[in-house]
Amino acid sequence: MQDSTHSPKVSFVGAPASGKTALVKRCAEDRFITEYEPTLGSNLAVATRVDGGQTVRIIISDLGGSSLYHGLGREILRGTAVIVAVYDLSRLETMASTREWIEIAKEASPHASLIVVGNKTDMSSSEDFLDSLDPKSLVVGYDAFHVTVSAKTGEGVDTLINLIWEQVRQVAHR
Ligand SMILES: Nc1nc2c(ncn2[C@@H]2O[C@H](COP(=O)(O)OP(=O)(O)O)[C@@H](O)[C@H]2O)c(=O)[nH]1
Ligand SMILES: [Mg+2]
Repeated sequence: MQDSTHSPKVSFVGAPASGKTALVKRCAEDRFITEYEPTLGSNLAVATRVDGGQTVRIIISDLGGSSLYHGLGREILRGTAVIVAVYDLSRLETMASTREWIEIAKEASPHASLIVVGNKTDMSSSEDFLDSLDPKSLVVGYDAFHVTVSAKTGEGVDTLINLIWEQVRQVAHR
């Protein structure tokens, strides 16, 4: 039985323009998000799934870059069950900023599961990068999952959604 006042939180963080909003919206249109509303420096979405006869709800936040510098990001990140850290496969330089977000999110929620997402597999410049990529370099010191997706084509998005729900379930049973 889920206490509705304790819906697990899933936080999307990462470099500006890496595709956080596009990914959350994609999930909303294709799958499971019922509301999508902009709010103070972040977007909040509610997603539900029926699991073992129970309706389980998660709160998804998509943090805008400015929230990091206003300190709001740290507040929102506290108590996160699953951190989804997004970087842009077509722009290597986004990894540094995403790495910074991972550190902030892990500091705010040390026990959260971490999913690192390389977005924009559809871009041709992503292909070379994928060949040479060592995603482990992004998450040195942390246990993490790594998936590659395209918010544009939807490639890998199902895998990401399923992984998010699996991790939410694990955190709930910890
Ligand atoms: N080609 C491509 N463009 C994408 C993808 N995801 C997002 N974008 C584009 O990248 C830009 C930034 O996306 P946005 O979701 O606003 O990034 P955010 O700042 O991380 O929320 C927008 O122009 C999106 O249309 C993708 O998978 N493929
Ligand atoms: Mg955004």
